[in-house]
Amino acid sequence: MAVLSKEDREFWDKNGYVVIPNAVPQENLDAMVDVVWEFLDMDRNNPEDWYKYQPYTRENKTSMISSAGMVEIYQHQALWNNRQNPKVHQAFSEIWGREDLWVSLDRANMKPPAREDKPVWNNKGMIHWDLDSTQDPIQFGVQGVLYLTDTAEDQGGFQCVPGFHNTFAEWVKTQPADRNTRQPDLTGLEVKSIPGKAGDLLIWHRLLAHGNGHNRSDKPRLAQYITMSPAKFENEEARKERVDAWAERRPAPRWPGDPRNWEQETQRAAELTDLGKKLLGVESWN
Ligand SMILES: O=C(O)CCC(=O)C(=O)O
Repeated sequence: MAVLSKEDREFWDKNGYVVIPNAVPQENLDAMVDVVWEFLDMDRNNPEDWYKYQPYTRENKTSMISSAGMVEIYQHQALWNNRQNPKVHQAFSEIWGREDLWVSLDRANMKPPAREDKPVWNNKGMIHWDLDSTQDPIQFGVQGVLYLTDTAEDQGGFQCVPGFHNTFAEWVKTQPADRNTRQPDLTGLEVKSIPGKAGDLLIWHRLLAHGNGHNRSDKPRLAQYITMSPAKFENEEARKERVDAWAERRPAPRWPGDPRNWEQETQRAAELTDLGKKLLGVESWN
């Protein structure tokens, strides 16, 4: 049975994003929330603990969390249980119009509330593209985020410029030649924060300028990133990178990673279902 209704498809076409409620069972969400706190070695009930690290930057790998809340965990069973959930795969299959997909080996997010007395954690939010927007044509692709807890509009969650995938081609003609190709000038564009319930899977078109917001609430924002794209089983180099990352409990090359190697030290390779094996690339879809 289809996960996306006719209305969802219309919403997708117009806005460039869609929300699939209850994408995974509550127990999967609980497991992920537990793992994020365990990985961070933080007491979820003690707000003072949420700021205990210096956020890492690309240049300075001081910790396993960035000021935008990126949590450098990649291969835990709890992450995989959501990646290999059939409803999650079904949703991406409907968007792509094909089922032979690979899942991203992406991380989690814990964005603590902004606090005056914790300036390095006062992340105001960001808007970007994960692509070079000068490519012509820009290949279709999607990204996704699973809400692990209910997330209010002011809680630092996902935000985007709805509908930008439809207007980008005209908009870009109005921009200077030396524009930032990964971050739009937001003049005249409307950024919308998308609140959600625990278990919502939000999938967005990669041409939507997007990011996460300023957490002005008193609760941390918790999420897991999951996206899918057409499998490239015949690309042995890419396939091997993925399988090795899973087997060795580490990020794929070029991702920041955890300076402590907590996953390698404490975890086994996640158990994969038949679907999970295809989504990773251990097995072929054919
Ligand atoms: O945290 C979010 O919801 C957005 C993350 C983001 O900008 C990205 O994955 O590129």
